[in-house]
Amino acid sequence: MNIPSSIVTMLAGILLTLVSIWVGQNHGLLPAEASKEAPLIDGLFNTMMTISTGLFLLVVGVLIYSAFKFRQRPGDEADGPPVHGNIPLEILWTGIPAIIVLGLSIYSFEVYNAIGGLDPMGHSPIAHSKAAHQMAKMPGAAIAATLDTPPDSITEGQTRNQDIQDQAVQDPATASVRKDLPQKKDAPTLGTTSPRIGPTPENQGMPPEFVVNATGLQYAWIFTYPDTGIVSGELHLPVGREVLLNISANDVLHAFWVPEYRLKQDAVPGRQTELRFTPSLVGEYPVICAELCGPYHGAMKTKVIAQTEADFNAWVAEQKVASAEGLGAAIATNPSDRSTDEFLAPYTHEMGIHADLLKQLHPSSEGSHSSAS
Ligand SMILES: [Cu+2]
Repeated sequence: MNIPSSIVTMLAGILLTLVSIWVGQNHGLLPAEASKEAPLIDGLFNTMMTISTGLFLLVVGVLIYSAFKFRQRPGDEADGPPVHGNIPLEILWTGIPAIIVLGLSIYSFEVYNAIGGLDPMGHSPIAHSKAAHQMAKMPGAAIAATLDTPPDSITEGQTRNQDIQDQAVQDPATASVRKDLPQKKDAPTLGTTSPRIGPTPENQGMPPEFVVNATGLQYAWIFTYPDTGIVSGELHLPVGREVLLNISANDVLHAFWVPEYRLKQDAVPGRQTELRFTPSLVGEYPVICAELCGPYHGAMKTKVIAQTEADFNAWVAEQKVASAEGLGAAIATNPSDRSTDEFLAPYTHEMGIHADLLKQLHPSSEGSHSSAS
């Protein structure tokens, strides 16, 4: 029986397509989807997997077929046919990849927009909060503004990177964790925070449901919760609530990466970066530093613990009790009478920083402490 080659080609094409689609959906290469953003990223990944499986099978298939079909036969000493150029074929194999690349770029652009990445002129809701307005009225705020930035250069709705940093360190715990590094003001993009994964298009203009400040240092992550004053080496998050991570670094570049969330963000000394997302699955996932940051970079790991709202609230309550007990045991004084570095002293070892370092940050409190004793 002699089947026409057009039928064979068509059947091979159908088989190739079916296999590619199956591989694209069942490759099993990705970890759990633990954030609302993850399925969008995975859709893009699976599409690329489908296309690359198809191309791989096509190219390798034709190669193997040709090597077998057109192999040299015994006694065949003749030259091959003098083929030189094939315009339709060249148009085809240039056109198809061009269409694929263009399609994927549009798709990835859409995904990036959907997770909140495309908001270059966006402004942080923090800048419009009450605290930010109070801060602007603080003594020195006007002088700082004239020294660093001509006021006209900040247009309405933009947020200076410095404002985000100032806002973050209003929380005493964050202020103590973050060394007093001078912030590089308004660079490279004047007036905006960058880079950032901001709110999704439907949450545009709305403040995040809650904020955690994440600070990277050699070789640990420290998470501070401005709402509650909690300092933690592990990131506890309630599922279903949108969180804004306000990320910075104390020493060198780090990068916050949770593979299960499909999200990664640089931690840059002297600048603020943002990562806004919604955890969607209860569980414990690794937090990995994704930027080579020194000899122990590989050990810079912690975990994110995504909890139900009730479990998260229980953890918050527990942390508050633990810190209050710690204070009571150390010195029988009212916690509110104590300076930030005294408050944090019991935790400095856990945080991987020296108690002396905290004191250096607050020379005035150090002075008053020694004069009192
Ligand atoms: Cu690191």
